[in-house]
Amino acid sequence: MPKRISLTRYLVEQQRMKGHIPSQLRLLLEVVARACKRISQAVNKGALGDVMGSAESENVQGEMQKKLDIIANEVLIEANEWGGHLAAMASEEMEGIYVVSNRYPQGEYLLMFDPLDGSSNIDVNVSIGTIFSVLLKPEGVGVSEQDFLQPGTKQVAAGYCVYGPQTTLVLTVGDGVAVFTLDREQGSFVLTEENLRVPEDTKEFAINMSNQRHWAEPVTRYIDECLQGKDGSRGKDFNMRWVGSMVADVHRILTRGGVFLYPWDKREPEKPGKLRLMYEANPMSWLIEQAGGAATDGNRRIMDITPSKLHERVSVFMGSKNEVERVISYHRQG
Ligand code: AHM
Ligand code: MG
Repeated sequence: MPKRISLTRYLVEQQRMKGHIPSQLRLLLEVVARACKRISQAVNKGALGDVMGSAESENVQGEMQKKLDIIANEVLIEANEWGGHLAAMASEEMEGIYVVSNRYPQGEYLLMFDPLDGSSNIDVNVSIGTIFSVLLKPEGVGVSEQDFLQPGTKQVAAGYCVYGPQTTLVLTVGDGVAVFTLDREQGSFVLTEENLRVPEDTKEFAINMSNQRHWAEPVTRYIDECLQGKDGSRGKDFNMRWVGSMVADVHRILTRGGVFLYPWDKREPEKPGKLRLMYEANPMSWLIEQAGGAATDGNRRIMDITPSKLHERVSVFMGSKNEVERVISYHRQG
């Protein structure tokens, strides 16, 4: 029988043999994974678990919250606040940071998450997920929002969990990308792939085409050329896939290549993009880079951007290296 490596064992090996992660970070990742299991259970129950539909409230971004957005947020907070590994948390669903109560010991890590990504897909039984990113709290007394405003290069762990036909946890601690599949009978995540690589070339792109008329010139040019296929300058046919859940689209790209685009557009020109830098773009960028891909906002490597606020937005182009580099060159040419 092939050897089964649980997430726990993988993390212990990362800690003990490779010296990549201290024990507090190992605990943190175990706790996040446990929270994801609970969210997965809630997602699976669907209409039987009173988790569908709107919560009739708005989040800080002015978006309507679904019941599952709120449930997932609460599950992540409850699971993480008492373990002593965290100083504070930040979430897409909360305006300010959540400082760990002084009833519990304060740890040295900061956790950020999009508790339930792909909210518009919840009620239609399409893949959704949780995205998370971990930073070290800078030295000093107390913790503030300012402590979170670090570039993505400072992440010490990042990952996501996709709730799809399988529940899959994808993780990096800076030693490549590892994939774990939830074994529901055992209740544990089992390593099913290590050292994931994104092919450098691809014939697949992912973009919300309904925004085409609002795009900037470099994006229009890139997609037009893909659409012309064999008859155009690219000389090959492209395929389009768009789930509308970043977790699911990026998971497909990590698995078989492709390019994911969520560019700035003219609908709300004052916003740099739709997706959030710190708990969507940064963790996904690190995973993609660890797998040999690239991630940019068109002009800058996403992970080099120093955020100026918690819920900062960013343009996103990520995936197969050669396609992302082409997008960057189109931006340079204007
Ligand atoms: P969410 O975190 O509220 O779910 O929003 C993020 C999602 C991404 O998963 C997805 O790529 C994008 O929003 C789709 O947005 P739209 O359907 O507005 O183009
Ligand atoms: Mg999201």
